[in-house]
Amino acid sequence: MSRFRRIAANPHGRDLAVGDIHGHFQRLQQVLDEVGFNPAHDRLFSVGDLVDRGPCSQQALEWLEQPWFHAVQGNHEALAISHRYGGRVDLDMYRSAGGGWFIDLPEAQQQPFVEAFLQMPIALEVQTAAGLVGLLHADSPYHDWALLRASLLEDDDPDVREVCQWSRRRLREGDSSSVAGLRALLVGHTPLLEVKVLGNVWHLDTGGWSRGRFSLLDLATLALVNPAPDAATPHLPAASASPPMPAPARAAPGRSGAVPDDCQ
Ligand SMILES: [Mn+2]
Repeated sequence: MSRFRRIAANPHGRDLAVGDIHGHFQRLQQVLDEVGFNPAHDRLFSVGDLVDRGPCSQQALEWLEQPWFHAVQGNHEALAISHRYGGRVDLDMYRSAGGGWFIDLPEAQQQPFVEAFLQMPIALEVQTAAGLVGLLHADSPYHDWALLRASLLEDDDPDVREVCQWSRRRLREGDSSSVAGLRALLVGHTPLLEVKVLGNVWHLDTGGWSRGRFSLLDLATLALVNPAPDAATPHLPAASASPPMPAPARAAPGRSGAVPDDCQ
């Protein structure tokens, strides 16, 4: 288990990144198919929150086993770990945030998920021809990537993890300062109508798991490979660009511990 992971450049294909997935692996696969994602050569990087809310959270295990899929640990993976190991988790909050599928699993079936989630780093960095790209779920507690890297490698500071996985301060304050030592930092956690860049921090959760769409960002070019059809036609005044997504409709409660048929 390592809280920080370094990944070498991909000399064979594309490196793409995606925002929160939240149990919608089928929708994500459809988008990957549309852009010609080739798992033999390409890689997909995830900013975490693979599970909860959507119908197919249990597919996270299969995705995490794929050699072309790399994900950091989001706050929803952290909730599962805390719940399994007796940490303080508000069960009403966790269930309302989509964790019911996990809460209701027998402990023996929770265990493989927790073991896989524990293997997910809090942050990772990927080398590209144009420079280093970092990923974490929510925000960096430091303005210098080297400080975060050192902290995660050398300490296990719960305050650092808390910011990495939960913070919405940057978006709330419109903080456009950059994180030094990176070409770009890719994050998710807060669903937005379109990708939003503050400083060198790219907010990628465009609600593909909700009422929005999955945005795929090419790490080498920092270009969206599937821009929204109307992206070239700005129709919103600048002041209202990228407001938060409307709250998603609550998913229908599934059968306890059962994988929905359309997730097989
Ligand atoms: Mn999140």
